[in-house]
Amino acid sequence: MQISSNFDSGNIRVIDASQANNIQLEINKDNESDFYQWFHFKLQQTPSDNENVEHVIHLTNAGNSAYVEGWEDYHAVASYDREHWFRVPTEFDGDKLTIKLTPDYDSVYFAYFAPYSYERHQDMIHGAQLHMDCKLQVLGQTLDGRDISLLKIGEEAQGKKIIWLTARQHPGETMAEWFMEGFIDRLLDEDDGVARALLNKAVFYIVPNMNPDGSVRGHLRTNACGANLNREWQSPTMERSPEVYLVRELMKKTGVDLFLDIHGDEALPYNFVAGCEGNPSYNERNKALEDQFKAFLISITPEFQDEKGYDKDEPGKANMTVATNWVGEQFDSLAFTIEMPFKDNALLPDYSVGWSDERSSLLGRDVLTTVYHMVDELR
Ligand code: GEM
Ligand code: ZN
Repeated sequence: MQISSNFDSGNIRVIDASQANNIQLEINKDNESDFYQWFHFKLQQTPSDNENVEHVIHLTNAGNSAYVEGWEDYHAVASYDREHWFRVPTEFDGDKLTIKLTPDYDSVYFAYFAPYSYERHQDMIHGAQLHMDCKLQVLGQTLDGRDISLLKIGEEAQGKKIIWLTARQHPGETMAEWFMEGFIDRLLDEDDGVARALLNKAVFYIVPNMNPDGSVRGHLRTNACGANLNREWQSPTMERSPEVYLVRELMKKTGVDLFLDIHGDEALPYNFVAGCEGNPSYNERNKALEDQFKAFLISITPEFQDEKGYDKDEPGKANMTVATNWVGEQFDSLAFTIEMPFKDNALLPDYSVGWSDERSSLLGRDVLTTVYHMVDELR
């Protein structure tokens, strides 16, 4: 039996894989960082292995991972075809995470959440550019030399709103790019009335993956040099956070009327948003727009809620290195961090897949409807 992770977004370290009922693995830290939680590896059985044996896989350093509460009621995902990912029996004893599976086939992948590969990313952005309303732009390169790619969808014109979306600042939060796939697919759908009407009212600047280096490296939270991009927005540099620096520079040229930054949350089994209530300039207009956005999204999908989420920031105490806070303050715009769960939506659980790539994509489509509902109110 072989365990490997030498592939796009792979992350595991083999401690001992000599016994199928006691496989001991560790998750690697992000480069130049102490963060770790994302895992993605392949288990390949060899002809000499006994068939139909329950494999017991221990991630032995889970107890010291970045968000230990994320392992409570968490189930790992597995796939035989790398397309369809299903939840597998998983237990956490406070120290190690244990995954159990009697594989149906010789080769099976395991991951923290459905991976979104760099090749799929390239396919998505290049498929998008075929649409007459979409231009694929490269803002510059990351520290590992990958493109920082942006989709400009629609045309600027007097009176049109300027809407920015970013995703996967935290590369292990792959649900963010699944969300983007659903959002972009719908926005470019020439048969979709909401999309067509929205493009008459707004122009979109979309970065589907803010952190391609961290994605390919199998990081949880940082870029190639260990920078947490969602703590770089106050003073980014080309040396440490070119991804943020280049996006910010373009934002300053275009302006921003609405900003959505798409993430995943390890612990809370809900979809929720985090707003700008702690920003120095936060006012009643900002609050009214946030409340209207949330109320509408709640009205169109039971996948969203506003009861559970992060603690609210005290007035004037927001962390201005965070994208949503910096953009909301800089442009006096409606700005949200949108969070999806690594676990499931506890209000509408699906015991076979949990929260999934497909549900993330569908939420992206519902957020597009919400953006349409809000677009005339933004200024
Ligand atoms: C979070 S967003 C930052 C916290 N925001 C508020 N308002 N409490 C982060 O970057 O830690 C997003 C994430 O990691 O998913
Ligand atoms: Zn995040």
